[in-house]
Amino acid sequence: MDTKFIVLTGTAGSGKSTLTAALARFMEERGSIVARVNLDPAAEKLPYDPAVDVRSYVSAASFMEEGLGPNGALIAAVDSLIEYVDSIRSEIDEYKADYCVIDTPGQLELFAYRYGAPLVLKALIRDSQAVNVFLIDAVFVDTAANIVSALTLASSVALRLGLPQVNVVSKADILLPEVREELIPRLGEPGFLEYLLEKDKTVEGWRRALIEALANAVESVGFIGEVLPVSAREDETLAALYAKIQQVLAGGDDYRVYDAKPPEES
Ligand SMILES: Nc1nc2c(ncn2[C@@H]2O[C@H](COP(=O)(O)OP(=O)(O)OP(=O)(O)O)[C@@H](O)[C@H]2O)c(=O)[nH]1
Ligand SMILES: [Mg+2]
Repeated sequence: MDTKFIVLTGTAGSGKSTLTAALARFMEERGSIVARVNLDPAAEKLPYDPAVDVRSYVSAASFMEEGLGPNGALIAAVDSLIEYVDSIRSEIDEYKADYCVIDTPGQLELFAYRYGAPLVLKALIRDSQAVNVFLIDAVFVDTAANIVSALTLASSVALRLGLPQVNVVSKADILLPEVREELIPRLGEPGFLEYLLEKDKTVEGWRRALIEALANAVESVGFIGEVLPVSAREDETLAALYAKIQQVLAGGDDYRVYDAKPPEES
């Protein structure tokens, strides 16, 4: 029995827990056994019933009682999960799921700049197949500066986790139609970010140069890939995400984030 892992990462409030609930429900309705895992020791309320919940192993509150502030306590709690990772994995295995959806804390520093969370995920996933779905909040998809900033963060997480990654824009139901239908589908297109920047006369000088350089960096290696608009409220978008996840998992180690424009063979 081979459980496949779907990790959901993204900024605080980007919709990870809601998408965990919606995607798991969607996959179950199509016949899969799905284990929902809450990896957030500081979660208060979850919109799903977790099969495995790290709050039964560690609590961020207990670290706060020892004198840490809320951010430090969350980091310490996630770091301490490494001690329990084998038990957590056994719990997941007992579920005999086709898919394990992992809902993560929104403090992205954990994944982009700390050791604990990537180590915990690695130890949990072992050599099972896995994909990271990175959620870009719909509210950031407007200016070239915001889009490039979100994609750079997405690339930091990809670098640290080393998993194939699908970048999605969450809460697609609140996007303006032109953003959803015209902007997002073109994000992975070579030169499109520069084109957005050209239209934006409000950024100048070093900010403009930096946006251009970062856009170039994520674009030239094809990191952006096909960015999917996803809404927990629209099953068609969940179907597209599920299909993409299956495509990525089927590709195994050969899959690269950058499937929109594969780099030229040298
Ligand atoms: N319109 C809309 N709102 C959404 C969607 N998904 C989530 N939300 C809302 O966004 C807010 C945050 O959602 P969560 O699922 O808690 O986000 P999260 O990423 O788990 O948040 P943290 O765990 O705090 O980082 C809630 O008010 C949700 O109802 C969506 O697809 N569409
Ligand atoms: Mg959450």
